[in-house]
Amino acid sequence: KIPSAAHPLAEEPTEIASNINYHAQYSPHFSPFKFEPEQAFYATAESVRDRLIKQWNETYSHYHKVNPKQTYYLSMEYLQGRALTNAVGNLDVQDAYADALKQLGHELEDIVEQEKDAALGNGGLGRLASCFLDSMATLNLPAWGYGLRYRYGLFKQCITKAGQEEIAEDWLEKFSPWEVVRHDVVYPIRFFGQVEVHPTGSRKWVGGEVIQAVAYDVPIPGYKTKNTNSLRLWDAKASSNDFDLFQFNDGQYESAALLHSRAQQICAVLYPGDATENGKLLRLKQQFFLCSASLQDIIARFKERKDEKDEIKWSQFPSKVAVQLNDTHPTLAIPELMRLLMDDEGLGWDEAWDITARTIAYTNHTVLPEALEKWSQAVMWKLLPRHMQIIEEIDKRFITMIQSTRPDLEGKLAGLCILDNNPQKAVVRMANLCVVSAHTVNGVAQLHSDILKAELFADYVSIWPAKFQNKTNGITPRRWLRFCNPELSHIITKWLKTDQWVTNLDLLTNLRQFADDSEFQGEWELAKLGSKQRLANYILQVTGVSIDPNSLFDIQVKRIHEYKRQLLNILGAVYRYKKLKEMSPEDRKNTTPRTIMIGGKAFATYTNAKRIVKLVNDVGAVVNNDLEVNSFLKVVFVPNYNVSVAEMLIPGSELSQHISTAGMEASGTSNMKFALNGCLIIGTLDGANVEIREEIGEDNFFLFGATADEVPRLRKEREEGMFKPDPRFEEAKQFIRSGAFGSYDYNPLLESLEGNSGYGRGDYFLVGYDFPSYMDAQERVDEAYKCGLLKRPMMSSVDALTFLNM
Ligand code: DL6
Repeated sequence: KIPSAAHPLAEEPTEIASNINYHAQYSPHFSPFKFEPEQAFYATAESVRDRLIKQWNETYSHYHKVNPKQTYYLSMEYLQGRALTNAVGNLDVQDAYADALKQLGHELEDIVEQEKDAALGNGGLGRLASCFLDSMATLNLPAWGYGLRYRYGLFKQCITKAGQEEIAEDWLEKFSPWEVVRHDVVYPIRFFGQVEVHPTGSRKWVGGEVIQAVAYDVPIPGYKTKNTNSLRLWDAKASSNDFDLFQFNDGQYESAALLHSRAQQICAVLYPGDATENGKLLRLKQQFFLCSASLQDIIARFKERKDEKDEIKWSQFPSKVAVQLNDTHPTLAIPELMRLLMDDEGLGWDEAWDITARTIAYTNHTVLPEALEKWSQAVMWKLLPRHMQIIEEIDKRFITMIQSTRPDLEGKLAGLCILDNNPQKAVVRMANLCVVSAHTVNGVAQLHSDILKAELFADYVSIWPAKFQNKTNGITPRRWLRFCNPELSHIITKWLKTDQWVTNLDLLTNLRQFADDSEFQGEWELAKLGSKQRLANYILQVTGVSIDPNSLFDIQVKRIHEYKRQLLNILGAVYRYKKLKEMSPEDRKNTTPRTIMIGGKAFATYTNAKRIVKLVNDVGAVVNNDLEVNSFLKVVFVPNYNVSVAEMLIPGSELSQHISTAGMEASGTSNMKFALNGCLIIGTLDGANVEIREEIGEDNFFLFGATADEVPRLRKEREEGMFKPDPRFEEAKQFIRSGAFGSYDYNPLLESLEGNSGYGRGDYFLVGYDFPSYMDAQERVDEAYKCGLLKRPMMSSVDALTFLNM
């Protein structure tokens, strides 16, 4: 019997059930008397949110009292995924909620499936931001995430005969039970306008249009701690004064609400297409919107927490505030902080610059030239005239400093300064602005940080050697092992006799002593088989393809990009298929049965990436229906890869592919997630692969391919016509050209692997060069599987990836 009311922090399942029931009745979002899984999800989430709000308020008032230095993570992306499992897990009430739901006729596993992924990001960069939030809360660090509340996050990927189709994903279609709107946290954000100079010399940005930034807070609970931090997402709205009632009554509906519709555009979509000038302007508006709202909020909090004498000491700002820029997307925080300090707070340039430089740090996430942002100066002058004045001044002072202290660098100033004044295309180089202004610049894996120092930022390193650091990425072990793989987690806890490893991964090394214990191995193998079976059921449900849990599960999931080389993977699969076809039935029986799964989204306008998606699907359609060989090979494209799909795939993986051209993947983070779940890696010496391989040992990493320092020479040799392709590579391409996988014209894609010059052509990503060593490594994988190596407890997770401790 369920009592009629219960305290929101109830511990007993019966009381929790009553609380869920309360929300179903008194926070009604649906017609009464229905308690289907969807209603049950919302009511459960609201019940969990009550707990979170209590902890949240206490955490905030604690920070207010103690006034510690706070970290502010500014990011245009957060790939949060679902929140319910994470919340009940971190609050340590998972079992109580499962029991409560049972009493109400539901299973927690089914209810969590009702939640839509919050996909406010594209890939690794956004997921890293979300992992950081979890880890900072768990480590009791006073931290805030700041981002944008996009209405449409990352698109939903549908696979049709034509390949990938993008559908808008409305994660807020019903509503999000996790967010709390703060009607009292609203800031004005100006665009366009002009700069007034006052007789005193001070400047003021006036005119233009002003949109309101409204805060929506999402609670971020730490694991088994009362600390609950905030992810503050800004939404845009116009004020009621901006609605022209006269025009509306005159029938001019659109112009009456012009500013309202402009405001709506700002947070409408993640990454609006930027092929048009309008698209570029909107993206720049988004970036400024995030920076301005967040900094106004940070400054307001700083001013609110005055010292004992009730004074605002600006010099203390950097000891209370750390702003971390997640890539160059929030670079405008630099001139905006300068503007707010000088024009609004009345500080002089030198003081404002000193505070800004000591407050801001910058993380670089890529060396790809096309991903290093450059904004047209003309667009910037139009949208942000005051900021352009400030950027000009920062640049001028930097140039003067170089001329007076480093005459040896004068010849390189054209590339080092912030403004590229090329009359054809004058731009602001955002990475240069970050490096010149920030106190610290970091790469995201040792190799990447070394490349930044030796190449991209080499001259800056000679000016400020201490500014450059490495911070290898990490992942939260809560979401990526404890919650997504409960079977394996229970085994680890049982054998270690503690669950402390959830916050201290170093402890996993203690599992080494059991590596050869047959009981331990048996439990491990059973858990893996269970996860593979669950994954096989999922694949059947979403693709209609039946896969064999006894085959080797080989997975590559990440954004589709030529440098990540899904093309190398599928060419390898094509070659494998051809050889299987040529073999006798007897010989086939001696091969290692494999299921190759590839998943990921291609950017909507990235033609070659979309061709790769189409090719994988076409190859799958032929291979999976070929009765002669399909018990030895399946090729599956996993549609709509996102955080929740990753949580299903990773526990069931045995081999994962991280096969980018060396030097091009800044870090990678899924490599860490797979390794943590006892999966072996086939990969190049790129990004964090290098460090992972050191941790898990060479035996657990199937290495192949050119190294980063060989890549420039190999590209040059290609250009000079010195490259001789391996016959296996030619055979695989020829097989595709023969029409074996349908009549789609794959020539443009295959031609990108041929010829000898140009970015994206002439095999810039060295697929042909690495193909033979890749195939050799795959043979070693097949052998290892036959010997049972892949079925033993994986040393990869046993060896614990100590640097992942987050
Ligand atoms: O640092 C997070 C993540 C890395 O793990 C990936 O290697 C890297 O590609 C990604 N970078 C970006 C930036 N834009 N681009 N390209 O997403 O960051």
